[in-house]
Amino acid sequence: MEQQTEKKKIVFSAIQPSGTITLGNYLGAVKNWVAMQDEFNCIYALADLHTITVRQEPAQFRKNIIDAYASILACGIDAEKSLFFMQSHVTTHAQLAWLLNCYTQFGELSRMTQFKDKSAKHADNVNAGLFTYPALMAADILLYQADMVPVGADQKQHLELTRNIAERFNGLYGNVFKVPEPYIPKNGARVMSLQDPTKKMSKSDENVNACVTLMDSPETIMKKFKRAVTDSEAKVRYAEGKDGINNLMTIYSAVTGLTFEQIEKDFDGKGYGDFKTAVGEAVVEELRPVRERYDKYIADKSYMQECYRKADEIAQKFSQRTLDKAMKKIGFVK
Ligand code: AQP
Repeated sequence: MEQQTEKKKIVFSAIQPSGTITLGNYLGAVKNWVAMQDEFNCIYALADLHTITVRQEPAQFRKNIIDAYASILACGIDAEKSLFFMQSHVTTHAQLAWLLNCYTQFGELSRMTQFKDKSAKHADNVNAGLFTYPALMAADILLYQADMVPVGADQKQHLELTRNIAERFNGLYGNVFKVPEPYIPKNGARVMSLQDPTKKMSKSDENVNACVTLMDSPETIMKKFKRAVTDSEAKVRYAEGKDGINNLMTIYSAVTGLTFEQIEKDFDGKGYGDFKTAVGEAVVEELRPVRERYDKYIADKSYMQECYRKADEIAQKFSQRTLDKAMKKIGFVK
């Protein structure tokens, strides 16, 4: 008798090409995406539509998109195993986002902390897209009937809103969308800025010393860690008020697999200089193969094009079914 194989759960996640992919994006998200590829049916998007909520210079934006695509492949996303497509090439995202905008309340969007943060940061361009961004994110996820969405703490509120929108829509029209569950990866490190460790490490940080990117040379990585802000206690231990050291310990632990207790023991009696060197070297070794693979991909644009064209086509077909169903339920004429 044929053995029944359990259907793999669908995982959806996305990353914006809003700058060079950082160590934070890698340790907090992409490394886990790579680890999930065998167990789940993984769908990943390069969320370029989201990126224009902040003004982009066209030539730089184009370069960032290609660089980010190559970087994610270089991190280990396998185009044969997972779907990794370009959001703007799949027309259903913008279409469903519009529909969902009409099922999302102004008050709900006003409560999003990311909107408050980003509108304060870009006070000269508080555009409607920045405000309705969560409806586009909901569309991204719901189009693929995703079972699970890996989320960092900063995205929890958006996923909660996605669930509310899906439940509201399903409540009106029947079962159209799968209501996704958050998936908290076991090793989901939250990496902070090396210059202001109370703030998360971000691609778009203007201070180049604040973040390590996947494209930094070993020398640059070492220099950035040596300059990382710490405290005056000179003792490697994880404790409240030691944000800089806590951050370095988080990075070191995520890369080496060592626990905080082991790290404290290994660096007992040693100064911050030794610790920073060790963290820098561990990160250099972690990123070395990524950078080598990136060089290979970026030199072969036609291979990348082949990858995303194939993925775009599958994503379009898959997501069209959900969009069609939602439109029919609302009452649009085919
Ligand atoms: N510092 C971080 N630590 C851990 N995880 C992080 N992520 C981002 N920064 C950190 C996770 O990376 C994934 C992709 O993020 P995104 O590109 O959608 O946008 P973001 O969270 O706004 O990332 P950035 O780097 O901070 O971009 P900008 O500067 O454009 O705002 C997400 O899963 C996120 O949690």
